[in-house]
Amino acid sequence: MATRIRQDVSKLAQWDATLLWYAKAMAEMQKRPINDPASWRYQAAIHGYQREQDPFASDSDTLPAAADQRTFWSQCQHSSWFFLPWHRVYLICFESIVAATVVKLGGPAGWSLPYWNYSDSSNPNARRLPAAFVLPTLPDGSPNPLNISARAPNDNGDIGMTPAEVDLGCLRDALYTGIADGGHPGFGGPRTGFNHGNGPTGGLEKTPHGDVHVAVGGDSGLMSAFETAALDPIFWLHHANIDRLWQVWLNRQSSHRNPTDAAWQSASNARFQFHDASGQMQTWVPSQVLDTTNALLGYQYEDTSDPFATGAPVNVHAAVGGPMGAVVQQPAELAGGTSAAHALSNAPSTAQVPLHPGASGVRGAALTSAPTRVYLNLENITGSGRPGGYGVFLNAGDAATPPAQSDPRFAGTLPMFGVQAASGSDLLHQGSGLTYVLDVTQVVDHLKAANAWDPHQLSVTFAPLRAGQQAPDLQVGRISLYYGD
Ligand SMILES: [Cu+2]
Repeated sequence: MATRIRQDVSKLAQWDATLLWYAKAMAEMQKRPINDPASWRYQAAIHGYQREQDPFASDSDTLPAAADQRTFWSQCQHSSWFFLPWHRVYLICFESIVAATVVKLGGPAGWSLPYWNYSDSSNPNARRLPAAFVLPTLPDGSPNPLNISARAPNDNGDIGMTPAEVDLGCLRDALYTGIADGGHPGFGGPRTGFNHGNGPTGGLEKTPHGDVHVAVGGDSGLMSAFETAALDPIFWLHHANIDRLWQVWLNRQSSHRNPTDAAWQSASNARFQFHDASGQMQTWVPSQVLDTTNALLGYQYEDTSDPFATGAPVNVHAAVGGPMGAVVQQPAELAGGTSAAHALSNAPSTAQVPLHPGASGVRGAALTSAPTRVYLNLENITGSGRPGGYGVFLNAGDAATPPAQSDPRFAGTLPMFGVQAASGSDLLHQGSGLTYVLDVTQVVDHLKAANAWDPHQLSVTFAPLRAGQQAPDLQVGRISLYYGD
């Protein structure tokens, strides 16, 4: 079997056969009932399902048996080191169902999913939705299923996404698996169990992944919540790009490696169960999907080159030898934190974080000269609805008008993708909310150089990424600063 090429959607003609067949297959899959694993709705429910949030819910629905729902639905892995391999299997199964549907409709064999490279700095339209997803009709004049209305307001695909929201700083992360207690969570996320919805999120999962979700979905669209995201056909091109960036990260440094732990490789307590295109159940583990060109997967990406110039630095934090030669990260030291939750709203707000330089030992004292790293932890972020995202600034005053994202006090973005699911108390998510870790080493270096650093006090400003985003009950449970290697 020849290896399929997943193509860059921006390099395809507006109605290239790949996109036209995707649209036709989507329309066909939408006609199938929700209890058919090859239906559009069932495929989306694998990621997340809540009846109250289902925009297509109808009295005539026959839902799968409860046991099947428990096994196959609401399985998406977030805030988890299984985020990347689980979504890779999810895509391969979806792609095979679309491909079979294309053949059934009289199209060619071997359909493969394109990817949306919104971070491509050589393409001025990279951050706009691809044209095929915003055109009202197909070439034959029939309605275009790829153009759904439940997205953020956009002007011909322009959703106002900024470079910071598609920043590829995660590719500089030295480790796949970071730590969960204050230091760097790693490129792929800290060690977790299955169905993990809480705790620190790996670098790639936060940005660009989470940012693109909420930028496309806005405050009411499908892409902004686990339970509806995969109903939007752009979801699959977004995740193809995330899957591609995993390969880009592996390619760019020989020291970049996947976890070797059996708990990850063979996921002994974390089977990924999906249906194939013929409706048969299949069980997968990460070790089967680490080479995309193997017989099971059979694909590669059009471009997995390094987006950074040759020799661009990697973040060398944590690269010390652990047991059996594994690269592990030293624990980081707490430098201070808030004791009360900080409420976020649709206006900028600032929190004060007391720091205790004495309590943080040698590293804190040595921070003025030593090349240690500084991590801002934003823990237990809870809330309901689809509250978009925030830009975070350090020591920017409590100005009602925060600086631009190009300002050196800008520390990064906080996408709220999945916050409602992570705040719930159902079986899948324990309700402790989202936790993000920002590496703020460069921002702190800048503040020190500008004589704007106070070792006893840090102010953190949160600015909504978009006007009008609704956050009625959103809060950050704790804001803390850690010093690490
Ligand atoms: Cu996603």
